[in-house]
Amino acid sequence: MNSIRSFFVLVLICFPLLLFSGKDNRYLIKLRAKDSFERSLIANTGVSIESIEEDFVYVIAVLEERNLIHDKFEVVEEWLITLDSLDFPSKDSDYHNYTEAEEALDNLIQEFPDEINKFSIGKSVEGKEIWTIKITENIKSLNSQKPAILFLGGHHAREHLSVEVTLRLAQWIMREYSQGNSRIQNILATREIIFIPMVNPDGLEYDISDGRYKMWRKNRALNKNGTYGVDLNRNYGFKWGTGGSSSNPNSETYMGPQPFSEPETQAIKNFLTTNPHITILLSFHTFSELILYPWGHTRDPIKKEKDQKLYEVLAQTMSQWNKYKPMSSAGLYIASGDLTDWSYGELGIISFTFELDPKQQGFGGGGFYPGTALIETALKKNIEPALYLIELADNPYRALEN
Ligand code: 0X9
Ligand code: ZN
Repeated sequence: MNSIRSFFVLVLICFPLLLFSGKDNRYLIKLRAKDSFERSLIANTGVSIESIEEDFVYVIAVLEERNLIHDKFEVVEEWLITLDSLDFPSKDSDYHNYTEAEEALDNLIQEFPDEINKFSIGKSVEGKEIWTIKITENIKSLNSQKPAILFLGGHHAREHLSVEVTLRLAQWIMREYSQGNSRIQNILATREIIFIPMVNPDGLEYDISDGRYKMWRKNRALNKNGTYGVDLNRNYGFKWGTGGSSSNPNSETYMGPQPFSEPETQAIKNFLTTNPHITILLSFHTFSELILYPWGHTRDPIKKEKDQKLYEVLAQTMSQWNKYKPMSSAGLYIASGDLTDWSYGELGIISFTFELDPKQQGFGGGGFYPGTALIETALKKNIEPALYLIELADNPYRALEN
């Protein structure tokens, strides 16, 4: 896939918007909002909040939501996202499309057949396998399971960097292992590390199809009203549909007709419920440089004080390495139906969402297509947090002992 350069074009709206407006258009809107309360009110319209500054948020809205936003909030500026002008994804780029990601996993297995296996946890709406790899020493041994951690990328189609970081974290670990890094060798002897780099392969492929970036977020389910896509990170079945998600199928944050209506979230549900030795998970998204932990559906702290403390300590510790800002998901804005609220709330898995680089939208750029240079930057700064979590997988509460 092409150098995801900064090139989707935003047309400044300074004359009547309706001249441009079409059903499939989307709008980038800058709004005044100073805290989670104000951001949550905005999220409730169904728009996706893409980045925040101290007093502002940037959201992406379809036409209906854009009109709602104008009725209810103070719009500072807005731009029509013009998809026609996007560049061609080219084959030799550093980002991986579906087939390239599959090949990358296959190559890794070929090189390390004793440490890695690959399997599918289920199929997407369009029938693509959701590939998963497991890394541990002596993978073929039927002996007892080791404590496990799960890394996921690509819930949201346009968040390509999240796929790269997940995939390349696996590659980095194996390179270090083969080069004799004793910390990694110790990890492989005592842990299982599981990677699902592309949770939403249909959405990702759609985003880069026809040689044009489409700024697509959701999966590719055909909805009842003829529109496409469910927001997979609003479809998990814990406090589903209780705020910050939309029942409008055309919305960027459509929650789906029911919890776990989508094969992609079903696959993850089945996988996690049948692998109780997974104690920690980290779901990579982009962008804003944040470390997020439950809850996301409520601003209330976690009732188990020890867990609340644990999340704070883990997030704070990791932020020293990646310099991301730690906070509860609801501290960003309230949204229900995300993976981490479900995996923690239902299964007790210590669950994080990282919003990777860059920190801000950037004009004429856009945080979703930040270019290839950022891949290595984002990977490097997240290695230490990842290793920290991997090592804690036997008992995350060890982090409270120091
Ligand atoms: O909205 C999301 O799903 C995530 N942000 S993104 O820009 N990647 O779409 C953040 C999820 C955090 N969870 C809650 N706020 N509940
Ligand atoms: Zn996301």
